[in-house]
Amino acid sequence: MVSKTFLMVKPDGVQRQIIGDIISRFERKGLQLVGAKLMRVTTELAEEHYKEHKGKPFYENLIQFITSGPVFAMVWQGENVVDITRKLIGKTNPKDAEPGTIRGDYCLYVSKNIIHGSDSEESAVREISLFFNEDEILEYNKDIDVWIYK
Ligand code: DAT
Ligand code: MG
Repeated sequence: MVSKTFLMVKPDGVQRQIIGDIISRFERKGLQLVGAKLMRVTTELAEEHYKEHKGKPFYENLIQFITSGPVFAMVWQGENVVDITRKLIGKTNPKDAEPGTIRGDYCLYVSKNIIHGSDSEESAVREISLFFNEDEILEYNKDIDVWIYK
């Protein structure tokens, strides 16, 4: 089923100037970028976004980190987009992430793991609405999709 997901290059990925490479990976897979912006995450937004982790030992660090510099927030659309993007991102801890995945290729520590991706359809809907207004998400046809979709 075609759906949408929320992806975000974290402050480490923005500083390391790999936004372009990250976008390319999703583009070449055949997924479609339907929303994007460079932005700062406020503490309030960070706490809402990561509320499932409140109380965990790494929570304060996580909030500090995600608010420490600009992030690049994106909405991507495609067939099985949540599962596919989680696979392309790789395991949460870069030491376990396979080579060829974003975390497997670009980072060393779980506390600086480059990118966020929604982990389910429900969290995708929730996170998209936290970060994007409806009018910031575009609907458009890509002619090349006849060579990608069944
Ligand atoms: P993911 O980002 O793969 O969805 P998660 O939702 O379990 O992973 O955790 C959110 C973020 O919190 C993760 O990207 C990095 C940080 N984090 C998770 N587990 C951690 C740990 N054990 N130590 C430090 N940071 C951690
Ligand atoms: Mg998560």
